[in-house]
Amino acid sequence: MRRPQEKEPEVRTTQDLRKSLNDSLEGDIRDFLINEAELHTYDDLTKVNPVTPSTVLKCLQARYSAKVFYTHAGCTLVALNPFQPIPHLYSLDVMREYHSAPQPQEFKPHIFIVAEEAYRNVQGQVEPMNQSLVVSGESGAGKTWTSRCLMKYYATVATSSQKCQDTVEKIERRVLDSNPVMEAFGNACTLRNSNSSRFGKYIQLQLNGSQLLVGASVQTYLLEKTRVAFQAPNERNFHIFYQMMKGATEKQRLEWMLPLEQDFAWLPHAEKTLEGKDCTSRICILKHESQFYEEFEELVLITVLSLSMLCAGFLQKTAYLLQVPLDELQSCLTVRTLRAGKQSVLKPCTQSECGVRRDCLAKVIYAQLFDWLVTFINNSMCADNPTWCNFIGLLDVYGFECFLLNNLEQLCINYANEKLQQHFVAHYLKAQQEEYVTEGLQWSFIRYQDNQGCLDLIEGSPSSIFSLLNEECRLNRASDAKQFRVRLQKELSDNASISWDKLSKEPHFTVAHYADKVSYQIEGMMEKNKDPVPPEIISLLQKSQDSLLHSLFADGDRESEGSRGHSKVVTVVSKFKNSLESLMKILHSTTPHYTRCIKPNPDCRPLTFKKEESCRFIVHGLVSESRFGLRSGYPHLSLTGPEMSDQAVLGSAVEDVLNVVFKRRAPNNNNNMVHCGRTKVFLTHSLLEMLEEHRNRVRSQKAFCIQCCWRRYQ
Ligand code: AOV
Ligand code: MG
Repeated sequence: MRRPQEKEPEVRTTQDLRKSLNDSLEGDIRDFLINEAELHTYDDLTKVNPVTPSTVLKCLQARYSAKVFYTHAGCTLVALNPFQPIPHLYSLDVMREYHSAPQPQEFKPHIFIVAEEAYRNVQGQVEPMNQSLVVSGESGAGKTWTSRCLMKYYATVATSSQKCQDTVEKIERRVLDSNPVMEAFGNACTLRNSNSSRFGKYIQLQLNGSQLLVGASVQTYLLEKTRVAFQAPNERNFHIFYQMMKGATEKQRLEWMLPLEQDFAWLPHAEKTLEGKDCTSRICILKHESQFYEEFEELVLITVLSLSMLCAGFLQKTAYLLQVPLDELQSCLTVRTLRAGKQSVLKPCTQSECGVRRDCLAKVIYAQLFDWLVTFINNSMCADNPTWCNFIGLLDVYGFECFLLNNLEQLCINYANEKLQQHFVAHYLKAQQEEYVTEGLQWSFIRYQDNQGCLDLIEGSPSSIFSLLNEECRLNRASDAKQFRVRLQKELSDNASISWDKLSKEPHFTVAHYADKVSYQIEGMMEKNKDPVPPEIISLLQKSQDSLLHSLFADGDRESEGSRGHSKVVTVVSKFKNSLESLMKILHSTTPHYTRCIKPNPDCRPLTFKKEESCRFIVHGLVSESRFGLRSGYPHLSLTGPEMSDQAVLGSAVEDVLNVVFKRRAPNNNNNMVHCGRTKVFLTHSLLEMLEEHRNRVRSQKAFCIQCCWRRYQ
């Protein structure tokens, strides 16, 4: 995938090497290693020489300014978000061009290269192999957008040229249709992204023996259902609510007893638009373009119902729409049943408890509905078993998040990102190991540092944030945030990834994630982890006359508070951990392809590259690890031309050069700082930093000299 477009110095002899290294390090102000004027032409970051955070950043910035949004970084593709439609880049013609090219990797970097590579790999040289396309990046970086683009690619190229095959066409349509539907229910406007995914998704595109798309199945991860009842300041509820409110016809409004717009005061920021389209046109898309719509109408109806829950004033309408007796609804929201042995006692709830119950009712309906939707979509897309042989999986999860206030939702989201990072590191190390072997270097000098420490902190045993949270929930006592913080401090302070801000008044803990440090508030975390559902709510919903709603709760598989023994509480984090573990198993069984999306500015402004912001993430790992972010990854100076046959000669040449550069004061542990391969010289980060520093010093001295001369001349 790497294309050496850029010019590299020809090195034929050790003298040449000496000269070229000397030129580059001691030479004049002319920048030999990176030619800034040509930076935008570097299609692969690994060819930027030397690879440092600043050269990588400069290269990406230059490319972004030249409206080039994709760049290779070794085995990874980096995608910069233009925050502006670039239609010609993704047209059907472009798709076909990449698909029909004998060597698509010789074209400009593009997401279609990754798509095509995976598509060709499925066939495998020895035997077919399932593929996974892992798209990562912080919130708003472009993961969902990229996944949609990949789905369109496969729906276009993995089809029979004989268009009479209706079933295939139908499948493509259904696969593509699933996107707006799932995004309506699972995405929302957050501070980071106006179309932020609030659930994780792994979609398997199933191919038959002739490489045609014959079906798909989707697996989702932890929907952020708390959003139904609570939105942080300046954030919104799930899109579907706004689409319903704004898009319903007058007839539907009456039929569904929808309150007027002004009565939706609790549905915040309804005035905002989504991607330039207002909600009315969005619901129209759902209606007219979606083949799901007929079945879907009932679903939409219930959404309105759960939505109505949130407004206490609509209790009567709610009971009518939910098709449950009003008095039972009322008592379920206001009275608790306490069980002591065989006896039960009724206890009126406080006002705040009533609020919690109302929110809980809305959340539980919404979450069940979402699961139902996923099953429904799966049934409509899934191929008949024997017809598919292999799959290409697309992973699109919520990106790394750091808000002013972070709670269990962010902890889970960031934990998922840590898991993916670990998967990436393992895969990357393997690629790197192969490179060292090719270069004739000993793998044993590599000490690598991954994010295992952080993962141990979150999910490890015997003691971790998750295990302590679960224990707290099992004890079933009134949760006390301060007490929990003391426990965390007592049991986990050995782990370097956790810290506490002494000045903060609120009980919290700070985790040093691979991407950034995030402070999590403890208040409310235990309750969210327990996620209790009062048994009265479940039995109320089981009595519903509405067939869909009834079926959602009929089998009672949603465990309620009362049905759980104290010892076996299935907490949110345990469930999430398990589902992520199965995902990792699938990922490990496939060939991965990584795309790293980068958000070039925090405000989602079109074509704006803000260095500091992108830099933070680049340095913290979004690009850099593909070359040097891992401590093990040694930056290198590439030497083109024939192999250096004698590595000892090469080694001494490098040492000579370093001695000249550092005026005979070269760092004395050179041996460990320089590793000579067959075609590359590998330097440690610290040595590279020293060289960079030295170069800057020389540059500024020269600049100073020029200034002096100039003054004298004047
Ligand atoms: P995310 O999936 O990475 O965030 P999205 O894929 O939703 O981010 O991208 C955010 C917005 O960036 C989109 O709504 C588009 O407007 C724009 N965008 C992204 N990629 C492109 C592109 N290639 N061309 C044009 N516009 C683009 V989150 O889901 O918040 O982690 O949870
Ligand atoms: Mg997304």
